[in-house]
Amino acid sequence: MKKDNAKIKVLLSKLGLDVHNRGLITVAKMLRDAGMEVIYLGNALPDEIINIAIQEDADVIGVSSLGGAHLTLGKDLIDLATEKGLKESMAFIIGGIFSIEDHQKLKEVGFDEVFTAGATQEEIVGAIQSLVA
Ligand code: B12
Repeated sequence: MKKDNAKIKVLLSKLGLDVHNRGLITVAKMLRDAGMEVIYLGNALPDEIINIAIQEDADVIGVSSLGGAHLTLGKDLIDLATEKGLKESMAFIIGGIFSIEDHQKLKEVGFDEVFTAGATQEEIVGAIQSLVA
């Protein structure tokens, strides 16, 4: 059954040591404005993100990566989620500045949705609603 926005819990984190924070702060505000519950971790590594998502029983993990580590740390995150059996119960989304090739690779790695510069509130909120439905 589809959850209403107020019940959707999204864990947001920057991947690794990435310093870019404007995009993720913008996304956090978009999701809060849409009524979702947002947990903002700041910087974290894949194992920390996965452990906290389990503790918090998150519906969605959203990570941001603009510093160039999206393929390596992104794959580590999805591999760990798969290992822990979370891929069926949580949705995984990633945003940042990616080439078209990397956009495709991130989908192949296992991210459910990939967002890049200019992604709107409608696109992000709509995608999360569909994934959680
Ligand atoms: C500002 C900036 C910086 C600032 C960051 C300040 C800060 N506190 O954020 C400073 C000067 C510190 C910086 C440093 C670096 N930067 Co810089 N930076 C930028 C710049 C100019 C703008 C980024 C920005 O704030 N955009 C505004 C926000 C609102 O947009 P956004 O982040 O794209 O977010 C949107 C979407 O991407 C998406 N999104 C993003 N994250 C997420 C997460 C989720 C869950 C979802 C759903 C959506 C989502 O939704 C957002 C809203 O639409 C970009 C160039 C550009 N035009 O994008 C380069 C850029 C991102 N930087 C770049 C680089 C290489 C670096 C450095 C590595 C440079 C260096 N050699 O030191 C370092 C990073 C070091 C590190 N450890 O991370 C590259 C990245 C290339 C890549 N991806 O491979 C870029 C693209 C510049 C370039 N053309 O080469 N940077």
